[in-house]
Amino acid sequence: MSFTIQSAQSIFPGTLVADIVPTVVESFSQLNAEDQLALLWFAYTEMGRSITVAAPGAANMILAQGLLEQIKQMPFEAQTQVMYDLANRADTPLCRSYASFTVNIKLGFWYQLGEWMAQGIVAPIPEGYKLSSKAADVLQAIRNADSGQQITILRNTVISMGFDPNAPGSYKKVSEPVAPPTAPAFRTKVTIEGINNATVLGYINNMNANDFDAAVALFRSEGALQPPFERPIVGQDAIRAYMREECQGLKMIPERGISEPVEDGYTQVKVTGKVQTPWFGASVGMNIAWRFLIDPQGKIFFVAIDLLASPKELLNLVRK
Ligand code: 45D
Repeated sequence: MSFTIQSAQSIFPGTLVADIVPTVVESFSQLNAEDQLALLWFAYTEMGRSITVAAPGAANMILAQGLLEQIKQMPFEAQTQVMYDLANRADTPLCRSYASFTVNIKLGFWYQLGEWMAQGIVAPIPEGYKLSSKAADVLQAIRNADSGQQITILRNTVISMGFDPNAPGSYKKVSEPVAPPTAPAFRTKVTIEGINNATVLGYINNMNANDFDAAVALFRSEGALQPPFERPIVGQDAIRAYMREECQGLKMIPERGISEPVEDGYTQVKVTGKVQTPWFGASVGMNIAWRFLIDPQGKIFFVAIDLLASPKELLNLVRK
């Protein structure tokens, strides 16, 4: 038998992922807009006591500036309506613009609104706002998650807001500028306990250097990358577009792994470790696994990135 993208998805089936993320995001989406905004506000401010979010780079913010200025000029009531519209995915020009932003610009947009809400420039959540009991349950579930899971929940609720007339994942996006790769002299090289596979090491080192062309060149032309809780992104061009949008400034800190030959000259490799996002830097280390399937030519046929259920999973390197 030969591998397909679909069969590759189930390598290392014993990997326990953080199911809490899609579960909480789903219950969140069933709340009304008022509860959604208040809940995010409470979650975000509570999290802010233990972890700090970094201000987005100015270059990124320029792309959201038009909408932000427009909102800033509005009376409180209209500002609140805009936020409800975003949460309700209403078909308005503003919600369409928002949906055309990349993930980081959406996050930067809310970062700014959050700052303005705290300063009283944008309509705050009414003092003493009482969450419905369903919303209170969702907030409690978020409190019970680890910090890497919490920021993933926040991110995933924010990116689904607004109104997108196009199919999701169509890459006609307003995108941020791409920083040049790190110069050779300043690159770091990881070591991974149990792994000396050149493709895997090259993948991590190139990603850490923001060298997406070199990272993509390690994939087979019809290879695939599957982000946490998403479908595989197939083909080198789609993977490159995705990386330019979502992988700038990530710091990957793999720790250990296991590698073994499988059918037809393929090799499966599982690596566990941490990844840091530039939004939270070293204050949040997300526990993740990379599950690679390498073809007989040493190219990446498939890699899945999983957000792990618990730190204990970092040690789960069993094959079956
Ligand atoms: O509605 O190897 C208010 C891949 C209230 C690639 C608010 C990867 C009202 C390949 C508070 C104002 C990328 C898959 C809202 C590896 C309201 C690869 C604001 C993995 C919305 C390793 C809320 C990378 C705000 C990973 C401001 C796993 C929320 C990266 C801000 C993960 C939330 C990155 C922010 C994550 C969340 C970043 C800034 C999870 C950022 C999350």
